[in-house]
Amino acid sequence: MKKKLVLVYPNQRWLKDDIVTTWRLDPRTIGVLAAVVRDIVDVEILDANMRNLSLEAFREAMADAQPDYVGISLLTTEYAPILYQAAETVKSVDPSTVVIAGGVHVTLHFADVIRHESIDYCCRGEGEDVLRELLLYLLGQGPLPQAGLVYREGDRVVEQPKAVVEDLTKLPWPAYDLLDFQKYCDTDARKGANRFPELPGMAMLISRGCPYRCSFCQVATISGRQARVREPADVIEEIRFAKERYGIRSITFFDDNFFLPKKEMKELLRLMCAEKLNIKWQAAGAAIWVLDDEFLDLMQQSGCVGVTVALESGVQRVLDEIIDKPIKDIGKMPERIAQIQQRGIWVAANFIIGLPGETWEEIRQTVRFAEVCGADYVKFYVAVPLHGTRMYDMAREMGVLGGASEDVAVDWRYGQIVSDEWTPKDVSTLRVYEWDRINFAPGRIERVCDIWGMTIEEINRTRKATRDSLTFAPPPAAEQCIGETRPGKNRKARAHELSLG
Ligand code: B12
Repeated sequence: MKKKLVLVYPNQRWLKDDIVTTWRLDPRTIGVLAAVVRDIVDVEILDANMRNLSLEAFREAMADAQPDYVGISLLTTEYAPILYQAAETVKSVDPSTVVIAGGVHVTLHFADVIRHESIDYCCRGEGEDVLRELLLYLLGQGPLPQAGLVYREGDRVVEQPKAVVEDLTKLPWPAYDLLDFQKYCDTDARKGANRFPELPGMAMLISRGCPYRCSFCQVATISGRQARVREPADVIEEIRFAKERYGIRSITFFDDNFFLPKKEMKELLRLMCAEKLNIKWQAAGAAIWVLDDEFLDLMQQSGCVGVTVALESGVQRVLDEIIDKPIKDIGKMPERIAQIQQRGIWVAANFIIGLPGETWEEIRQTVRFAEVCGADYVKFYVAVPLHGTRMYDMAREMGVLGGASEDVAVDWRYGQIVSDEWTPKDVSTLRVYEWDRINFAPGRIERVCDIWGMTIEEINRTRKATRDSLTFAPPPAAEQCIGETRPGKNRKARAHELSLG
């Protein structure tokens, strides 16, 4: 009899349950992991997040499934405690179950994660080859993988180099038959700018890696600077399959830079037109500076309804000196935004405020730029100095790293960088109120309703919840924290404190 693997998304509501921070995750990530090992083990997928399972229900599901191996996937650092809750629960049911943790957070913070005794192996990097090789090893059918694993060996921790899947064209499609995939298609993952343009819809991510060096971004650390992409023809075939099987009418592409690499992405859009797929699509992360006229026309012809572009700042000095953004003339971006909109495509624009060394006047200029750049919807993010980024090192060197960043717990609502000119509270408050003022002014709110797929009443509830969530728990002052490592046992408490705000 084959051994059994259960692949799990833990439930984010084990940490906190509010509309501002919980997300539905794309089941394709664990769906592909299932597909690459299903010939060697029996695989079940348990999306405790989608099913909103309580910890007790999760425990019961584990007791019923009796897995030999459990793979737990965790996307973001903010939710680290739910990884440990899931792992501890698995071990409490059967201590002999092998627990393997993976995901973006684990890739970045493997040294923290492996300290938890309920986790036997961390996957560092892209997991398809690692999981297969590890399971073969555990089954006694192969050697231990040489890349992508972090594990304890007696008192020491073995850290292998990060694993990368160089050739994405060799990856299988997700094991759709192991997922209740129709459920993911029939309702919006989350209302707002990233929703499916039309139901049923699905999320897709077809590329990995980013060639740029934006100082705040972890993507190069997570998946390297080489942009890799799936075979366009294979993506088209999968879309056609999903259309036929699940009736999907729209796609949200979650790639970091949907238009890179250019050649393959143009080919994909050309094929979407040629094959008359008749799918509405949007890209949640678009490198606006690579868009030429050919791209713009192909977008329109292939069914694009919206793009979210990462402008980050309205100030050229900030783009050049603090972010290292490949936008060399921010003044030209309003025109480019207008060119996209002329093709009937909405544009949302992302900005970051509260960067290390940014002046209060520069922050105000970015807000002004956001207001007049012509985008249909603008989002402000507070700079969070994530581990493995140049911004983290920069902030540390400048002595402006707020206390919370020393911890692995992060909360996206609150600024953590400090300055002589502004406080984290200033930036967090400005973010919420300027977002509210700019996007929901009379004459603009109706457009946002369209893009978000919400009524004005629903949007007003979200606005209120966002304002209400800003009951500020500031990180300790920088001088108390720089260089100080918080003991691990405080982590969970800190995350909870921040979530209570
Ligand atoms: C798409 C995406 C999303 C999607 C969901 C993605 C999903 N898979 O369901 C949505 C829109 C929901 C989302 C939401 C958020 N996201 Co996001 N997201 C991404 C993005 C662009 C890609 C992630 C992805 O799907 N990659 C493709 C899959 C295949 O890769 P993967 O998840 O890494 O999985 C591989 C390995 O990690 C490993 N693996 C994963 N699980 C397992 C399990 C086992 C057992 C094994 C062996 C291996 C393994 O193998 C997989 C295959 O190779 C990343 C940036 C990036 N490039 O990583 C940001 C990113 C992860 N997101 C980020 C953030 C901040 C958020 C939000 C907080 C957004 C916000 N600011 O409000 C929310 C929080 C969601 C949450 N609750 O955790 C940050 C995280 C920073 C951090 N360290 O915490 C990132 C890094 C973006 C950035 N540039 O900073 N996100």
